[in-house]
Amino acid sequence: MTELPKNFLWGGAVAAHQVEGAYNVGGKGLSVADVMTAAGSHDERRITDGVQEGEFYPNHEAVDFYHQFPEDVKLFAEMGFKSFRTSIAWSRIFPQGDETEPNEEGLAFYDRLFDECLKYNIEPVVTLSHFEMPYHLVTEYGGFRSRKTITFFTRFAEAVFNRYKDKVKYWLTFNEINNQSNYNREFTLFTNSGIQVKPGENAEAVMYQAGHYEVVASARAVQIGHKINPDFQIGAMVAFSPVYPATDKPADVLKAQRAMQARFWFSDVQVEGEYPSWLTRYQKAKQFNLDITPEDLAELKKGTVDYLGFSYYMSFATAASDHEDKYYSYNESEDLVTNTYVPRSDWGWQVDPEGLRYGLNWMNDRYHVPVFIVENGIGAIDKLEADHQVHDQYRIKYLRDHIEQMKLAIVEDGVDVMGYTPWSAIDIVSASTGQLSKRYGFIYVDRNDDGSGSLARYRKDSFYWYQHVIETNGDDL
Ligand code: P53
Repeated sequence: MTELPKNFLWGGAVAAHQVEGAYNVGGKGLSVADVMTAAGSHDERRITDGVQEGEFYPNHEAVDFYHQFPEDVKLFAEMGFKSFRTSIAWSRIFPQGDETEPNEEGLAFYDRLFDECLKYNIEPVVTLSHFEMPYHLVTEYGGFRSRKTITFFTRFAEAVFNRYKDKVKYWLTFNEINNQSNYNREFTLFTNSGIQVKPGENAEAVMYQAGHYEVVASARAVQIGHKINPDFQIGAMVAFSPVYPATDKPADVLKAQRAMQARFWFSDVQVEGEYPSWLTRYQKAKQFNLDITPEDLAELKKGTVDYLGFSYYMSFATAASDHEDKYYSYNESEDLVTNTYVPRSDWGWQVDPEGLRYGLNWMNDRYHVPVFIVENGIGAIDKLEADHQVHDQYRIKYLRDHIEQMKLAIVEDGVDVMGYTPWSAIDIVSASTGQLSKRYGFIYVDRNDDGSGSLARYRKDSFYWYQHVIETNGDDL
């Protein structure tokens, strides 16, 4: 097989709130992640009204990356990382979110972190907003319910673009901006947009309004960034769970097509600079009464992204019901069905490596821009042996199967893939469950779901396996 490009960005990914901890250190304000409790294996996290006495918030300490990052980055370098994806915790830079001047201590922290990466020739890949909006913006402005939040976000973007213009080249605006297409799930609207739906409200309309403000904010950030440094590569970021039709019944195919349109209108707008025609008509027909101005639409055209980043964990499937409306309206919390052809992870996620090749081709056909796999991985229970080894063969198998499909898409299909940063570089606090035991990392962190543990780091078997993958540029899996 032909080789992967020499400059392929192998690496690993995390997000600030899932690793850093130090939630009130260095002037940091509370973020939405700081008011979320931990869930069990199958239930959701709870969102509390501020930080409450007697509740446990796993992100407050996380895996203490804030203090231990020099050791951790050293381990990333040992694996051979060419890139490291993390986010900047917005509330370290603008603790309340609506200040006009950034917090110097927060800025200085990321200088230290990026310098540490650059010392080992590791390219930082930086997400601006990864489920960690300042909590004050939620309580004062309703998060992205408010148009004002566009300004707060772009002020933040401008501050960090200016500060790190010579250290960071690769940026992503909003992490998995399309999770909220599942508008009935409390978790997605809160983490994407800082919104909790009120009784009697139309959650779908709320989502489309917030999503609109975010794509406008993203487009403005892209323009600001390119002015500050024309070499910046600024990407959008979506969760790529493709939605397959459950059968070859034409109505199922139409349903799946609408599901894909509903999940990916965000990237349609961010890459192509305009709303897809179906959506403009749909929003009108449903009388959502959205605040979308002609100036916004002009802005969207000017702020298209340089590339598309995406996460890939699993695929979905859907079937039409007997009472579809003429829009095949997609409601993700009700419309998914089990795909019987693929296995499931311990957390019920449908594991489908071929879906990654499908996705890479789908994105290439639709968008014609380079793509970057900025998350891919499996949450699993790991066992730390007495000799501090972790034999995570299931993780190696998952990643190997996916890298194989990625190679086929690059080498056989000609898709332009910039890099691969699996989730996660090191064990993290799970976003959806708040658990530590839903482990993703190449590096084991001794911390338990209840917060106990020494926080010591240990290399898993997958650490050495991935090191060899990078060493051979993906030739030897
Ligand atoms: P956790 C849903 C579907 C796909 C990816 O997820 C998702 C989600 C939201 O949970 O999130 C991304 O930790 C996200 C990361 C997250 C990772 O996938 O819920 O960008 O922050 O940790 C894995 O198992």
